[in-house]
Amino acid sequence: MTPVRLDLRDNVALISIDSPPVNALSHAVREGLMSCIENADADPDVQAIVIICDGRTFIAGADIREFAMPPQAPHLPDIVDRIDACETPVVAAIHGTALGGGLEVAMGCHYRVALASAKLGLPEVKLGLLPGASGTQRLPRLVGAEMALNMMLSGNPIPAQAALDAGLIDKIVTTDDLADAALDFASGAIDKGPRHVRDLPVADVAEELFDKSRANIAKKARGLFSPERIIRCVELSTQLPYAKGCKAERELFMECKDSPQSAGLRHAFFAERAVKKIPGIGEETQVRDIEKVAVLGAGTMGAGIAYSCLNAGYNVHLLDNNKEGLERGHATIHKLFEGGIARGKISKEKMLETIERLTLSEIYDDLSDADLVIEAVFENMAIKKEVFGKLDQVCKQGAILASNTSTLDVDEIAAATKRPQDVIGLHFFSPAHIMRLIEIIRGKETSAEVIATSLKLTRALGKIGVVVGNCFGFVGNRMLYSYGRENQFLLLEGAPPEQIDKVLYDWGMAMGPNAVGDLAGLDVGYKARQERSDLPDDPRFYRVADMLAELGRFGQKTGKGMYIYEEGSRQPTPDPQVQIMIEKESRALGIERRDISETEIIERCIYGLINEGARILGEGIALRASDIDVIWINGYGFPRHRGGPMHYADTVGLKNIYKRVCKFREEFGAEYWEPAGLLKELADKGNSFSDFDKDAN
Ligand code: T1G
Repeated sequence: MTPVRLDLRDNVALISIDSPPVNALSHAVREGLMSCIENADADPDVQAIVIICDGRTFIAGADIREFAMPPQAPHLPDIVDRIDACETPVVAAIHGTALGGGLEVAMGCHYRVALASAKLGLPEVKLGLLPGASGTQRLPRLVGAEMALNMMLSGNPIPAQAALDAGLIDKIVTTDDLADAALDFASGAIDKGPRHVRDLPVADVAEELFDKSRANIAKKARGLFSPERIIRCVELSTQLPYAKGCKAERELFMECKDSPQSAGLRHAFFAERAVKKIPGIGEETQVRDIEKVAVLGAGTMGAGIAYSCLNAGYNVHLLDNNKEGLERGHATIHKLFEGGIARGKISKEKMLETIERLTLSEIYDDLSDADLVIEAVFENMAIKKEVFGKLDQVCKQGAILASNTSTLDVDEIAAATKRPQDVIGLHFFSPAHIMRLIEIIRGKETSAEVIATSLKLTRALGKIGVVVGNCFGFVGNRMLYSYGRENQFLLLEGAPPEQIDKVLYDWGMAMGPNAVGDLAGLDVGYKARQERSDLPDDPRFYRVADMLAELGRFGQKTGKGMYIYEEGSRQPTPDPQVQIMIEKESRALGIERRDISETEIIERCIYGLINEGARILGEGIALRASDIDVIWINGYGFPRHRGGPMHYADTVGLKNIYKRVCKFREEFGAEYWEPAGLLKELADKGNSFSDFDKDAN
């Protein structure tokens, strides 16, 4: 059954695409569209054509899955040019999103009408690509080079009104019946005839536009491959005739499509959509209603979580048994709103309306009607068990009891209640109102309903929820220990903190591990280590971080940590005193210091991550290797264009990773570098983590 059909409405042909979920331009859709266009254009009774989509959206782009396959004709650029070449006027009728190849098809049309709720954009840069079906040549002709560049370099869609104001669309239709309105518009265009976008000139361009854009991407798109090629394409659109511009665009598009960065970004796209697929939890799983969310603990995390829940529309009750703490939390929430107003994210009126849904108190009984309680108190097991014991007494049956613990045993916390099936871990990342990731920790008893409800909550908060199993540090923080461990050892063996940070930053991490430690607070990690009884009996283990914490050098919050910070500045400056302290400690531990190469820093820190990730996957704590990638990309600043640690490992080859890990075992000992069983197994078989995911899911 072809996903594209052609119907005649009087003298207007209506071409409808019906290919759920998002009418992506798969091979079947392209074939159907090309033949319908040719048939309609050849039909003497047809005096105008409308292209429209069924379902929830207009075409959301090329079918991204097909980029990993050999290209099949008809190719999209040919379809777009064929539409533009029609003798009869062609109108695109847009609802939902017209994205990427979808907007290119619409710009191949002679006119575009849209519902007011529609959004239009060229998000290819987010996939490491560029608009490869004449988008870089057509958009500048419709909206000018500057706006075209901004849209393509940000990849963010614009609303229909902005598109109308810019000349990207010709009309916003207010009726619900888009088809009728488009057919009307098309009839009206018959006399006007086709308006070929390809023949439009690109409006005059400010000379310095492209230099300014290049300077901008050097800062904002550090190390990315496609932004420069997008700028080049738009530059050429102002210099070359349409056909020559498209030829150049095609070559640059192919370079992007075949780049490892695009493979990494496409992997991340699908990985973030795969997290919602949990065996045993589906459409049929009961989801509980959540209207009132109680947040327990008004510290930085508690206030950020409360703010996120308020903005998502929930009634929020913030509780803290310390009056000053509660007032501080309340003030933090107000500060976050003021920040939102200052950035134009929310209006004063909306803020006042939203904050109406916040209530404060110091007594547990006020939580009796909460549908969900999120506990965000000190990371201490005894305190958490006491809190959950009390919650068990006051909360109504069916309430979900969640802990924002970042490391502790969720089953042990649940055991402090008589309803472990209603207990779950919801591990937010700091700052909670910004970080998109939530680790959803399922305990042994946690019910499917509670997991399904938590997944829905994370989507309502505009975040990505990844379901993981229960162990110390869950997935993210457990792997962080390996990454941080190697950083600590490298400091003692001879690599200055600024060298390690620069190498990993240049490699793509959002920030080096030592700068991250200072940002998060060295006291936080120190307290967590003090709580642990299972740490290696090794004087070198996190030795430098412990010494700094014991000196009260907690990082940015004390102006001194691994680095020093000027008053009010977040700019880290190396501290010779720290270097002297580290070198003295190396001598005391009998460590001979040496020059350390860039490769060794990357391999020990990143392969440490990968090996621990493989162990976690082997134990089933993570369902998919791609889930681990989503956690590290969205929670720990791992470069998205490398696809996450497990995808990156596949690009290096698990055999190579395994060999290096074995080498490190010889050099640094099996205590830290015993290869994970799954890594060995996959390497021996010549398989990848993505093979593992395919087989496992
Ligand atoms: N190709 C293939 N599958 C797609 C897809 C696409 N373009 N877009 C979405 N899906 C799948 C997705 O994996 C999920 O599947 C389901 O649809 C619902 O998606 C030549 C080179 C449209 C805003 O980058 O941004 O055109 O998990 O969960 O939250 O120049 O999807 O259910 O199995 O995200 O409502 C450019 C990508 C392509 C847009 C809807 N286009 N899509 O969001 O649903 S490159 C894009 C989105 C291109 C040309 C170039 C969003 C959405 P499953 P969803 P949503």
